[in-house]
Amino acid sequence: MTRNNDFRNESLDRRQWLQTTGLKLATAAVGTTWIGGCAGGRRLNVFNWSDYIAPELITEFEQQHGARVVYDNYASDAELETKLIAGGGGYDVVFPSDRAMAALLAKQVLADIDKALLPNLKHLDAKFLTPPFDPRNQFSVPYFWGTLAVGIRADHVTDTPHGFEALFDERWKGRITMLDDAENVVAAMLAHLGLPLNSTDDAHLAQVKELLIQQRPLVGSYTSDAYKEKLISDEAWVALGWSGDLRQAVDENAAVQVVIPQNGTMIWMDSLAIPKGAQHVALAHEFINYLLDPAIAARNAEHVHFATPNRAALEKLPAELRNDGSIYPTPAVLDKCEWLQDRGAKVAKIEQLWREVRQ
Ligand code: N2P
Repeated sequence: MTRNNDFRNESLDRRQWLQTTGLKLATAAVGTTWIGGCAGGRRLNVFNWSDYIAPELITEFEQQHGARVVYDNYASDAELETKLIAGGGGYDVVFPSDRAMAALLAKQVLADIDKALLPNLKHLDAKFLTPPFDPRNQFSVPYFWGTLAVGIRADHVTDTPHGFEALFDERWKGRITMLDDAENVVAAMLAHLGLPLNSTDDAHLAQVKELLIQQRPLVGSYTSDAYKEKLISDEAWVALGWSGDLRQAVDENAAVQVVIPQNGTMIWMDSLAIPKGAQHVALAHEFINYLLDPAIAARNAEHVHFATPNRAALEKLPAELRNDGSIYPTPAVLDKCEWLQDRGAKVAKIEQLWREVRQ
Protein backbone atom coordinates (compact mmCIF):
# COMPACT_ATOMS: atom_id res chain seq x y z
CA MET A 1 0.00 0.00 0.00
CA THR A 2 1.07 3.57 -0.33
CA ARG A 3 1.10 5.76 2.67
CA ASN A 4 0.38 9.33 1.84
CA ASN A 5 -1.48 12.41 2.89
CA ASP A 6 -4.74 11.35 1.29
CA PHE A 7 -7.02 11.40 4.32
CA ARG A 8 -9.77 9.27 2.88
CA ASN A 9 -11.74 9.26 6.11
CA GLU A 10 -11.34 12.88 6.86
CA SER A 11 -13.35 15.95 6.24
CA LEU A 12 -12.76 18.04 3.19
CA ASP A 13 -11.59 20.74 5.55
CA ARG A 14 -8.62 18.69 6.60
CA ARG A 15 -7.74 17.64 3.09
CA GLN A 16 -7.92 21.22 1.93
CA TRP A 17 -5.71 22.30 4.77
CA LEU A 18 -3.11 19.72 3.96
CA GLN A 19 -3.16 20.72 0.35
CA THR A 20 -2.91 24.36 1.26
CA THR A 21 0.04 23.60 3.48
CA GLY A 22 1.92 22.51 0.42
CA LEU A 23 3.26 19.72 2.59
CA LYS A 24 1.33 17.38 0.35
CA LEU A 25 1.54 19.31 -2.87
CA ALA A 26 5.23 19.89 -2.60
CA THR A 27 5.18 16.40 -4.09
CA ALA A 28 3.32 16.25 -0.94
CA ALA A 29 7.23 15.27 33.62
CA VAL A 30 6.64 18.41 34.89
CA GLY A 31 10.15 19.68 34.92
CA THR A 32 11.86 22.39 36.76
CA THR A 33 10.05 25.55 37.58
CA TRP A 34 12.29 28.36 36.65
CA ILE A 35 11.61 31.89 37.60
CA GLY A 36 13.59 34.36 35.61
CA GLY A 37 14.86 37.74 36.73
CA CYS A 38 12.78 40.86 36.99
CA ALA A 39 10.38 42.96 37.76
CA GLY A 40 7.05 44.63 37.77
CA GLY A 41 3.88 43.17 39.23
CA ARG A 42 2.97 41.23 36.13
CA ARG A 43 3.29 37.48 36.09
CA LEU A 44 2.88 34.97 33.28
CA ASN A 45 2.51 31.24 33.91
CA VAL A 46 3.83 29.24 30.97
CA PHE A 47 3.51 25.46 30.58
CA ASN A 48 5.63 24.19 27.69
CA TRP A 49 7.25 21.01 26.41
CA SER A 50 10.81 20.55 27.65
CA ASP A 51 13.64 21.97 25.49
CA TYR A 52 11.16 23.93 23.42
CA ILE A 53 12.22 27.57 23.67
CA ALA A 54 15.51 29.46 23.64
CA PRO A 55 15.91 30.25 27.36
CA GLU A 56 17.28 33.75 26.80
CA LEU A 57 14.04 34.73 25.05
CA ILE A 58 12.19 34.30 28.34
CA THR A 59 14.59 36.62 30.13
CA GLU A 60 14.43 39.18 27.35
CA PHE A 61 10.63 39.09 27.37
CA GLU A 62 10.63 39.67 31.13
CA GLN A 63 12.92 42.65 30.75
CA GLN A 64 11.10 44.17 27.80
CA HIS A 65 7.61 43.64 29.17
CA GLY A 66 8.22 44.25 32.87
CA ALA A 67 6.93 40.82 33.75
CA ARG A 68 7.94 37.71 35.63
CA VAL A 69 7.59 34.41 33.78
CA VAL A 70 6.98 31.24 35.78
CA TYR A 71 7.88 28.43 33.47
CA ASP A 72 6.99 24.74 33.87
CA ASN A 73 7.80 21.83 31.55
CA TYR A 74 5.86 18.78 30.47
CA ALA A 75 6.75 15.81 28.30
CA SER A 76 3.50 14.63 26.75
CA ASP A 77 0.18 15.87 25.44
CA ALA A 78 -1.44 13.54 27.96
CA GLU A 79 0.18 15.46 30.79
CA LEU A 80 -1.11 18.77 29.46
CA GLU A 81 -4.57 17.40 28.77
CA THR A 82 -4.90 15.88 32.22
CA LYS A 83 -3.89 19.11 33.88
CA LEU A 84 -6.12 21.40 31.83
CA ILE A 85 -9.13 19.11 31.91
CA ALA A 86 -8.84 18.86 35.70
CA GLY A 87 -8.86 22.67 35.71
CA GLY A 88 -5.44 22.82 37.32
CA GLY A 89 -2.21 24.62 36.79
CA GLY A 90 -3.25 28.25 36.53
CA TYR A 91 -1.42 28.48 33.22
CA ASP A 92 -1.65 31.41 30.83
CA VAL A 93 0.09 29.93 27.76
CA VAL A 94 0.34 26.26 26.72
CA PHE A 95 1.64 24.42 23.62
CA PRO A 96 -0.75 21.64 22.51
CA SER A 97 -0.05 19.45 19.50
CA ASP A 98 -2.53 19.29 16.63
CA ARG A 99 -3.90 16.07 18.13
CA ALA A 100 -4.18 17.55 21.62
CA MET A 101 -5.95 20.63 20.26
CA ALA A 102 -8.82 18.46 19.12
CA ALA A 103 -9.13 16.89 22.57
CA LEU A 104 -8.83 20.22 24.41
CA LEU A 105 -11.39 21.92 22.19
CA ALA A 106 -13.80 19.05 22.66
CA LYS A 107 -13.50 19.63 26.41
CA GLN A 108 -13.85 23.41 25.92
CA VAL A 109 -10.86 24.25 28.07
CA LEU A 110 -9.22 26.82 25.80
CA ALA A 111 -9.93 30.55 25.61
CA ASP A 112 -10.43 32.62 22.49
CA ILE A 113 -7.37 34.24 20.98
CA ASP A 114 -7.82 37.98 20.36
CA LYS A 115 -6.17 38.45 16.98
CA ALA A 116 -6.31 42.23 17.35
CA LEU A 117 -3.63 41.81 20.02
CA LEU A 118 -1.36 39.81 17.69
CA PRO A 119 -0.12 42.12 14.92
CA ASN A 120 2.74 39.67 14.28
CA LEU A 121 0.30 36.98 13.16
CA LYS A 122 0.83 38.29 9.64
CA HIS A 123 4.31 36.76 9.61
CA LEU A 124 2.97 33.20 9.75
CA ASP A 125 2.95 31.27 6.53
CA ALA A 126 -0.70 30.99 5.46
CA LYS A 127 -0.24 27.31 4.75
CA PHE A 128 -0.05 26.63 8.48
CA LEU A 129 -3.11 28.70 9.35
CA THR A 130 -6.75 27.57 9.45
CA PRO A 131 -5.96 23.98 10.41
CA PRO A 132 -8.83 21.48 10.53
CA PHE A 133 -8.74 21.28 14.31
CA ASP A 134 -9.31 25.05 14.56
CA PRO A 135 -10.46 26.30 11.14
CA ARG A 136 -10.53 29.99 12.08
CA ASN A 137 -7.54 29.95 14.44
CA GLN A 138 -9.93 31.02 17.11
CA PHE A 139 -7.97 29.16 19.80
CA SER A 140 -4.52 28.41 18.43
CA VAL A 141 -1.46 30.04 16.90
CA PRO A 142 1.11 27.82 15.12
CA TYR A 143 4.41 27.50 17.04
CA PHE A 144 6.62 24.78 15.50
CA TRP A 145 6.17 21.66 13.44
CA GLY A 146 8.29 18.55 13.05
CA THR A 147 8.39 14.83 12.57
CA LEU A 148 8.88 11.64 14.54
CA ALA A 149 12.43 10.55 13.87
CA VAL A 150 15.27 8.33 15.04
CA GLY A 151 18.48 9.64 16.55
CA ILE A 152 21.55 7.43 16.34
CA ARG A 153 25.10 7.50 17.63
CA ALA A 154 26.86 7.09 14.31
CA ASP A 155 30.10 6.16 16.08
CA HIS A 156 28.44 2.86 17.10
CA VAL A 157 25.56 2.45 14.64
CA THR A 158 27.72 2.63 11.56
CA ASP A 159 25.29 1.05 9.10
CA THR A 160 23.04 4.13 8.92
CA PRO A 161 19.38 3.11 9.01
CA HIS A 162 16.77 4.48 6.60
CA GLY A 163 13.81 4.13 8.91
CA PHE A 164 12.88 2.83 12.34
CA GLU A 165 14.71 -0.50 12.01
CA ALA A 166 17.59 0.28 14.38
CA LEU A 167 15.03 0.43 17.21
CA PHE A 168 14.68 -3.35 16.94
CA ASP A 169 18.33 -4.29 16.49
CA GLU A 170 19.59 -6.76 19.13
CA ARG A 171 23.08 -5.28 18.82
CA TRP A 172 21.87 -2.10 20.53
CA LYS A 173 20.23 -3.88 23.46
CA GLY A 174 19.95 -1.56 26.46
CA ARG A 175 21.06 1.43 24.37
CA ILE A 176 17.65 2.07 22.81
CA THR A 177 15.20 4.68 24.08
CA MET A 178 11.56 4.99 23.11
CA LEU A 179 9.21 7.92 23.61
CA ASP A 180 6.92 7.39 26.57
CA ASP A 181 3.89 8.36 24.52
CA ALA A 182 1.20 5.92 23.44
CA GLU A 183 -0.09 7.63 20.31
CA ASN A 184 3.32 8.69 18.99
CA VAL A 185 4.95 5.30 19.54
CA VAL A 186 2.05 3.38 18.05
CA ALA A 187 2.07 5.72 15.02
CA ALA A 188 5.80 5.08 14.55
CA MET A 189 5.33 1.33 14.82
CA LEU A 190 2.45 1.32 12.32
CA ALA A 191 4.62 3.32 9.92
CA HIS A 192 7.49 0.87 10.46
CA LEU A 193 5.16 -2.01 9.62
CA GLY A 194 4.01 -0.24 6.44
CA LEU A 195 0.50 0.21 7.84
CA PRO A 196 -1.54 3.45 7.95
CA LEU A 197 -0.25 5.24 10.99
CA ASN A 198 -3.75 6.28 12.06
CA SER A 199 -5.07 2.74 12.00
CA THR A 200 -7.13 1.51 14.93
CA ASP A 201 -7.79 -1.81 13.23
CA ASP A 202 -7.55 -4.59 15.82
CA ALA A 203 -5.31 -6.78 13.66
CA HIS A 204 -2.92 -3.88 13.02
CA LEU A 205 -2.78 -2.97 16.70
CA ALA A 206 -2.14 -6.61 17.62
CA GLN A 207 0.92 -6.55 15.33
CA VAL A 208 2.13 -3.35 16.96
CA LYS A 209 1.68 -4.80 20.42
CA GLU A 210 3.63 -7.90 19.53
CA LEU A 211 6.41 -5.82 18.02
CA LEU A 212 6.66 -3.61 21.11
CA ILE A 213 6.60 -6.52 23.53
CA GLN A 214 9.36 -8.25 21.57
CA GLN A 215 11.33 -5.02 21.57
CA ARG A 216 10.89 -4.38 25.30
CA PRO A 217 14.03 -6.26 26.51
CA LEU A 218 16.12 -4.10 24.16
CA VAL A 219 14.82 -0.80 25.52
CA GLY A 220 17.02 1.00 28.03
CA SER A 221 14.34 3.54 28.87
CA TYR A 222 11.02 4.96 27.80
CA THR A 223 11.44 8.70 27.97
CA SER A 224 10.09 11.75 26.17
CA ASP A 225 12.43 14.31 27.66
CA ALA A 226 15.77 12.61 28.46
CA TYR A 227 16.72 11.01 25.14
CA LYS A 228 18.59 14.07 23.92
CA GLU A 229 20.92 14.02 26.91
CA LYS A 230 21.29 10.24 26.70
CA LEU A 231 22.41 10.47 23.07
CA ILE A 232 24.83 13.26 23.88
CA SER A 233 26.34 11.37 26.83
CA ASP A 234 26.60 8.09 24.86
CA GLU A 235 24.21 6.30 27.20
CA ALA A 236 21.78 5.78 24.30
CA TRP A 237 22.76 4.83 20.77
CA VAL A 238 19.32 4.74 19.15
CA ALA A 239 16.39 6.93 20.18
CA LEU A 240 12.87 7.43 18.92
CA GLY A 241 12.20 11.12 19.32
CA TRP A 242 10.94 14.37 17.90
CA SER A 243 13.07 15.82 15.13
CA GLY A 244 14.21 19.05 16.76
CA ASP A 245 15.22 17.45 20.04
CA LEU A 246 17.39 15.00 18.12
CA ARG A 247 18.83 17.79 15.99
CA GLN A 248 19.67 19.74 19.17
CA ALA A 249 21.74 16.72 20.23
CA VAL A 250 23.75 16.95 16.99
CA ASP A 251 24.81 20.48 17.98
CA GLU A 252 26.12 19.14 21.29
CA ASN A 253 27.80 16.03 19.92
CA ALA A 254 28.62 15.52 16.25
CA ALA A 255 28.48 11.73 16.70
CA VAL A 256 24.68 12.03 16.83
CA GLN A 257 22.80 11.78 13.54
CA VAL A 258 19.12 12.30 12.81
CA VAL A 259 17.35 9.76 10.62
CA ILE A 260 14.02 10.89 9.15
CA PRO A 261 12.37 7.65 8.05
CA GLN A 262 12.48 7.76 4.28
CA ASN A 263 9.31 5.72 3.83
CA GLY A 264 7.34 8.21 5.84
CA THR A 265 6.68 9.10 9.44
CA MET A 266 4.33 11.16 11.55
CA ILE A 267 4.26 14.89 11.01
CA TRP A 268 2.84 17.21 13.65
CA MET A 269 2.43 20.85 14.57
CA ASP A 270 2.27 22.42 18.01
CA SER A 271 0.35 25.61 18.73
CA LEU A 272 0.33 28.38 21.28
CA ALA A 273 -2.95 28.51 23.19
CA ILE A 274 -4.46 30.21 26.24
CA PRO A 275 -6.38 28.03 28.72
CA LYS A 276 -9.83 29.17 29.84
CA GLY A 277 -9.55 30.77 33.24
CA ALA A 278 -6.07 32.16 32.53
CA GLN A 279 -5.49 35.07 34.90
CA HIS A 280 -3.09 37.03 32.69
CA VAL A 281 -4.73 37.08 29.29
CA ALA A 282 -3.35 40.40 28.07
CA LEU A 283 0.21 39.39 29.00
CA ALA A 284 -0.34 35.99 27.37
CA HIS A 285 -1.13 37.78 24.12
CA GLU A 286 1.99 39.94 24.52
CA PHE A 287 4.05 36.77 24.93
CA ILE A 288 2.50 35.08 21.91
CA ASN A 289 2.97 38.20 19.81
CA TYR A 290 6.60 38.42 20.98
CA LEU A 291 7.24 34.80 19.91
CA LEU A 292 5.76 35.63 16.50
CA ASP A 293 8.17 38.51 15.91
CA PRO A 294 10.35 37.37 12.96
CA ALA A 295 13.69 38.09 14.64
CA ILE A 296 12.59 36.38 17.87
CA ALA A 297 11.01 33.44 16.05
CA ALA A 298 14.19 32.98 13.99
CA ARG A 299 16.37 32.94 17.11
CA ASN A 300 13.97 30.48 18.71
CA ALA A 301 14.04 28.23 15.64
CA GLU A 302 17.84 28.35 15.56
CA HIS A 303 17.90 27.17 19.15
CA VAL A 304 15.24 24.44 19.22
CA HIS A 305 15.81 23.17 15.67
CA PHE A 306 12.17 22.46 15.07
CA ALA A 307 10.63 23.75 11.84
CA THR A 308 9.14 27.23 12.00
CA PRO A 309 5.77 28.05 10.44
CA ASN A 310 6.81 31.72 10.52
CA ARG A 311 7.60 32.70 6.91
CA ALA A 312 9.47 35.87 7.83
CA ALA A 313 11.54 33.99 10.43
CA LEU A 314 12.34 31.20 7.98
CA GLU A 315 13.79 33.77 5.60
CA LYS A 316 16.10 34.95 8.35
CA LEU A 317 17.52 31.50 9.09
CA PRO A 318 20.96 30.54 7.80
CA ALA A 319 20.69 28.57 4.56
CA GLU A 320 22.23 25.49 6.13
CA LEU A 321 19.35 25.28 8.58
CA ARG A 322 16.64 26.07 6.01
CA ASN A 323 18.09 23.30 3.85
CA ASP A 324 18.61 20.81 6.66
CA GLY A 325 16.49 17.79 5.79
CA SER A 326 16.39 16.63 9.40
CA ILE A 327 14.47 19.81 10.27
CA TYR A 328 12.65 20.51 6.99
CA PRO A 329 12.28 17.11 5.29
CA THR A 330 12.48 16.95 1.54
CA PRO A 331 9.19 17.13 -0.39
CA ALA A 332 9.59 13.47 -1.36
CA VAL A 333 9.72 12.44 2.31
CA LEU A 334 6.99 14.87 3.38
CA ASP A 335 4.72 13.39 0.78
CA LYS A 336 4.93 10.07 2.60
CA CYS A 337 4.29 11.57 6.04
CA GLU A 338 0.95 11.60 7.81
CA TRP A 339 -0.65 13.75 10.48
CA LEU A 340 -2.19 12.09 13.48
CA GLN A 341 -5.97 12.19 13.31
CA ASP A 342 -8.27 12.66 16.24
CA ARG A 343 -9.61 9.14 16.45
CA GLY A 344 -12.00 9.94 19.29
CA ALA A 345 -12.92 7.07 21.59
CA LYS A 346 -10.83 4.61 19.57
CA VAL A 347 -7.71 6.11 21.15
CA ALA A 348 -8.66 4.05 24.21
CA LYS A 349 -7.50 0.96 22.29
CA ILE A 350 -4.07 2.53 21.81
CA GLU A 351 -3.86 3.55 25.46
CA GLN A 352 -4.77 0.01 26.53
CA LEU A 353 -2.14 -1.45 24.19
CA TRP A 354 0.42 0.90 25.69
CA ARG A 355 -0.47 -0.06 29.26
CA GLU A 356 0.08 -3.69 28.32
CA VAL A 357 3.45 -2.91 26.76
CA ARG A 358 4.58 -0.79 29.69
CA GLN A 359 3.34 -3.05 32.50
C1 N2P B 1 9.92 19.36 22.52
C2 N2P B 1 9.01 18.35 21.98
C3 N2P B 1 7.88 18.96 21.26
C4 N2P B 1 7.40 18.13 20.19
N1 N2P B 1 10.90 18.77 23.36
C5 N2P B 1 6.23 17.30 20.45
N2 N2P B 1 5.06 17.85 20.00
